[in-house]
Amino acid sequence: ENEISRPKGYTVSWHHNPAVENHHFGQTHPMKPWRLTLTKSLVLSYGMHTAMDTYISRPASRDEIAEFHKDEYVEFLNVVTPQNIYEMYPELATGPQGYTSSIFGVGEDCPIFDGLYDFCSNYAGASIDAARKLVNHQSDIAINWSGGLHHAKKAEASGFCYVNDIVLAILQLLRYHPRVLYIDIDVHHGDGVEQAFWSTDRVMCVSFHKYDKEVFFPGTGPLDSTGPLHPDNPGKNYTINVPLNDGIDDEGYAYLFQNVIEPTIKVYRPTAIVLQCGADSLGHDRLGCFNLNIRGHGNCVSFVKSFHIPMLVVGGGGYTPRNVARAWAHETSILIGADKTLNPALPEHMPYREAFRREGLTLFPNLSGWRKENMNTRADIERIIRHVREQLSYIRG
Ligand code: VJV
Ligand code: CA
Ligand code: ZN
Repeated sequence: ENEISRPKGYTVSWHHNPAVENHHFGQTHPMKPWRLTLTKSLVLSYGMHTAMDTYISRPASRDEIAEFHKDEYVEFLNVVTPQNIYEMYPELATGPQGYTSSIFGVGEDCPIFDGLYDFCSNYAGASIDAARKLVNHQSDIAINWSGGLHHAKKAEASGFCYVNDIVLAILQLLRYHPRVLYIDIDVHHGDGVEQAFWSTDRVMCVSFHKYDKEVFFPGTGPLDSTGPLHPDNPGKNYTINVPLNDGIDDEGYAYLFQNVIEPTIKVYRPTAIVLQCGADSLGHDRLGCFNLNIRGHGNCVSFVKSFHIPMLVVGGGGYTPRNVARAWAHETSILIGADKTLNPALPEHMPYREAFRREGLTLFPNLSGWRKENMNTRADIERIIRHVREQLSYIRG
């Protein structure tokens, strides 16, 4: 139905792997890799794949994962199964409700499920491949919707994340690029990426997130957390945190995003950008608390793209699968320059069309009218912008 041609003057690559889609964290666990199947269904049904170089990615090797993660942790992920976990760690069998999260962060949020290592190595392999396409100048924009698992630490799983594909991808970019800007619009703080590059000025991390210490996961990322405090540490001021309250809307978010990102790019002059597009910042997300619509979320992608800097785009959170798929399909269309030509009515013939019926068979249902009132005042937003401007003044040449 839609005639979609390759973008003029730049190349987009799409990295995906069906091996990631078919894993299950558990029946009622909020993380559903199936959302990737829905995303792919939209991308293919709209014909967007014809505008991109499409790669079925390969699993990351153990050495590649160990470029960031501790060997013992990689080994643990490689051998642990739901069957042997209690034999390996009898102390975990504490009671009927299962294990406590003391061994490498596993527990309710990060369960040990069948095929865990296959899942992790495949989403990480896709981000590493995508980063290498940028380094080799074979792509200008590389997309991995299965990546973006920003909470994983060197030797610890956290917040549904086991292997930090973003850190691994940035390490690839740093082989060639002097300065990488990381931008994270997931509703949660990008703590794992921030921690990994806390003490360097070669990666600048910017996360927008709901912040309510002790209440909202992971509880880090206040405005004044801007890098190491010691004046001799090169990372000082190279972290930007944008803490938000419930219910932020498209207008407030766009205003804030543009007024943080534009001066950051002007001052920092990144040679590559990694954009984490966690879709749990949309309205109606099962875990989130913001009020963004698909277009409001996508505006961030358009804005970053407008700087024409090589870009790695990854997924992240997103717990209402059909809306995650809508957002990432729309963002794919933005990245290939087809967002103006795409028919908002979902294709007549597509797999899983029924999954989208609830909000209507459109790419752009209204997601802003829900129970979350906007608790971010104009003054809150202006205060954040002033703080960021002041922070950037310290890193100007
Ligand atoms: O808030 C937490 C930690 C607890 C302890 C564990 N219980 C289950 C929940 C509270 C303090 N964890 C967060 C983690 C959010 C991770 C977000 C990841 C991303 O989007 O940023 C990137 C991919 C949390 N919020 C909600 C849940 N966990 C949650 C976990 C479940 C669950 C329901 C809610 C795990 C299993 C099951 N239900 C069955
Ligand atoms: Ca974030
Ligand atoms: Zn999240």
